[in-house]
Amino acid sequence: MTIVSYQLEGDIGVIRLNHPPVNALSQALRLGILDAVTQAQNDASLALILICEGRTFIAGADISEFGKQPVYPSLPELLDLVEASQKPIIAAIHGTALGGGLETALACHYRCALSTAQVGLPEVKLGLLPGAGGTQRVPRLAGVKAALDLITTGTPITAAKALSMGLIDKVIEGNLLTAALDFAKEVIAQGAVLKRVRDLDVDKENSSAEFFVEFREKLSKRFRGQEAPQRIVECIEAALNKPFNEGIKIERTLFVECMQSPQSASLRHMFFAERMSSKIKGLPKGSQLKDIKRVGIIGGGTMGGGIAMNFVNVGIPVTLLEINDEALQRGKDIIAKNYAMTVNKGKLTTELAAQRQALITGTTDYNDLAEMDLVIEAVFENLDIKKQVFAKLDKVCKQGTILASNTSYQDVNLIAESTSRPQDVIGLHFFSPANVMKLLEIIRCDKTSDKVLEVSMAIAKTIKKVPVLSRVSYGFIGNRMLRQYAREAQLCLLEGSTPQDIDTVMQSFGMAMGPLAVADLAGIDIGYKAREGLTDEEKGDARTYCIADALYEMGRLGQKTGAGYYKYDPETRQRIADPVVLEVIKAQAKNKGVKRKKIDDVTILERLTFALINEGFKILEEGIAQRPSDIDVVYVFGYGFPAYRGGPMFYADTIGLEKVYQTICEFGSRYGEAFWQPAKLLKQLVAEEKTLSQWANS
Ligand code: 3H9
Repeated sequence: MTIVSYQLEGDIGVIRLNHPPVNALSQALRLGILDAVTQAQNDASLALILICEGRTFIAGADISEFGKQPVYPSLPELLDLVEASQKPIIAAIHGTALGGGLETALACHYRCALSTAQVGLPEVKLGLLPGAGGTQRVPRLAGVKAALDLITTGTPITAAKALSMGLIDKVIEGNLLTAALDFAKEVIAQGAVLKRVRDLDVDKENSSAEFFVEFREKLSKRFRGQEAPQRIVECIEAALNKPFNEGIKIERTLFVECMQSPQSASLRHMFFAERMSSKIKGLPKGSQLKDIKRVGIIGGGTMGGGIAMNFVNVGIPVTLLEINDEALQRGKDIIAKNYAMTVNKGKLTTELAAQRQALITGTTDYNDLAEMDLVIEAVFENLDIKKQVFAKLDKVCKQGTILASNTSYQDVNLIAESTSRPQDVIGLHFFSPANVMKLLEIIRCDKTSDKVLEVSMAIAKTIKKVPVLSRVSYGFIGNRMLRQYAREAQLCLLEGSTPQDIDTVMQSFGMAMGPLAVADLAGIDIGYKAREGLTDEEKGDARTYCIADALYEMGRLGQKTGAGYYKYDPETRQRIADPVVLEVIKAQAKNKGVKRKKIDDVTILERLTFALINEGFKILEEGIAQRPSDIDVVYVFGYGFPAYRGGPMFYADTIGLEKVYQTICEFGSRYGEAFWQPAKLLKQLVAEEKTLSQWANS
């Protein structure tokens, strides 16, 4: 297949790119464009059009080339040649012109776009900055403030917005090529002027030192711990204060610094991890999929209601079942309140919110679920109750209905056994709030059919979730690891830390929240009630939960009671350290014969993160997760692990498995081997001197 073709249409040369799936600027594509532009300099053409086949204009540089040896021509080299063309080049945009794609268009002399197109510079999401002139050309066209907003958020904008900002010259309805040819004719008629963005001056509005100081401060709060946004500001300052060529040099240096940073390596890893997680090993891609037209949800609590919203948001009607009319009304009220909040934030119109709610039908009769394509159970977290629900579903649902349980811990194999069709049973573990959180753990039972798995993955995409496959295991992937993380948080408390010590360390590391602040948010009663159903052996060492139990028994359930590991200002809901908690901790330590001593920050960090990592290795060696990157997706999308550290498993590779292993062994002798048994897989990889990513790719 020719990925770049060049043809004369009258006196206009058309350069067509055809490099599926997204016309990413691989070396082959760059060489193709270079050849076409060079060839066009000596033919009869008077102007050129750069247009793409397939679903989109160029979606950016080829991310898989980053971190490898650079190959000729680099994108900046190519864009110098494009801009220097003696014949005007017109970029004709459809789909998404992103990153290097938009930079290519900006190096052209004119830009037109379909009204449905979007443009943007999302490099910051990969820990990068636009490295092919974007930081220098956008401020020349759109001004400093617009450039900063576009590039530091990375959020794409519509063609209409791009037109109003001056980034493009024309918005087109109808056939893109035809309209681009007409535009080219206009350009020729007006003397084929070579409009080079580099020749423009940057508007001096928003150029004061104070403006930049303030902007930087806002950024450091919004993108806590991230390096690329600050470097972007540096580039825009250069655009303002230096000639184009000098600005480009600064951009290049800072781009290379970003690209070589662990933050960018982590974010690039997450980009591919997110796309990989929906692929099921051993199953072909894109087989025949069943359409899901109606969904039943059992349980109208916070979880069931949130799950229902996911489906009606994409136009799939939901039947919501509750035990009586009162409970049903309560469920509907929760949903209405959630929609009202979204409307208040200006993210949805009142009409759309009403339309979506109208897609929810309430019932108290299981027979109304007979014709559902998918039923999701979201009742109380109790195995017997769940089994009864599934036995009823087995009786009423048509053949082929997918029967899913939204359980966080229960053995879905046992739930499947309560039906005559275990092949149709699966776990769909949503995270709270279910209408917001992107993660969806898909639990494959021993007998779940391949087809049901594939359909479930497709459903996840339809409702815009990031799915990760897990086998049955207590807590599946996420909560199983969380248990070990929480264990270490509790032990650190008992042995010498305060809640603030631990939360500050983990927040500085980049976690969205520290573990004790999270416990207060989720409710201390949740863990307590989960433990109630366990035997002493299953509960494990009492030191890992005695403080939580003591707080529960004092009625300190977290934010909802105004006090937990912290107390909360009734008005501002602000977290405040509470000396009472320290007394509780000290009493528990005394009771357990533990002598408290301050724990340093590095040790807190290593105890919590290595507990996660070690459990992650065990999950891999047992085949519960398909691949290390899936665990990273679970932690970044479900538990607030910083994406710029790539998830716990990628982070383990970043710091080195040898270091992780040695520290875990040392913790074993210091804190007890019952807690610190290095995973077999970790030990094996250290012995083989392999990284986890080498193991995953072997
Ligand atoms: C950049 O441009 C730097 C420059 O400033 C400077 C350079 C010097 N590269 O997302 P999808 C693959 S940085 C390689 O599922 P969608 C993707 O992995 C770049 N591969 O589709 C997937 O593969 P597979 C700035 C890429 O329709 C397949 O394409 N640009 C790239 O949901 C389909 O992707 C960006 O950050 C790439 N650039 O969404 C844009 N992009 O099928 C990144 C995609 O094997 N891309 N692939 O899993 C996107 O945001 C979305 O892919 C897009 C399509 C919106 C385009």
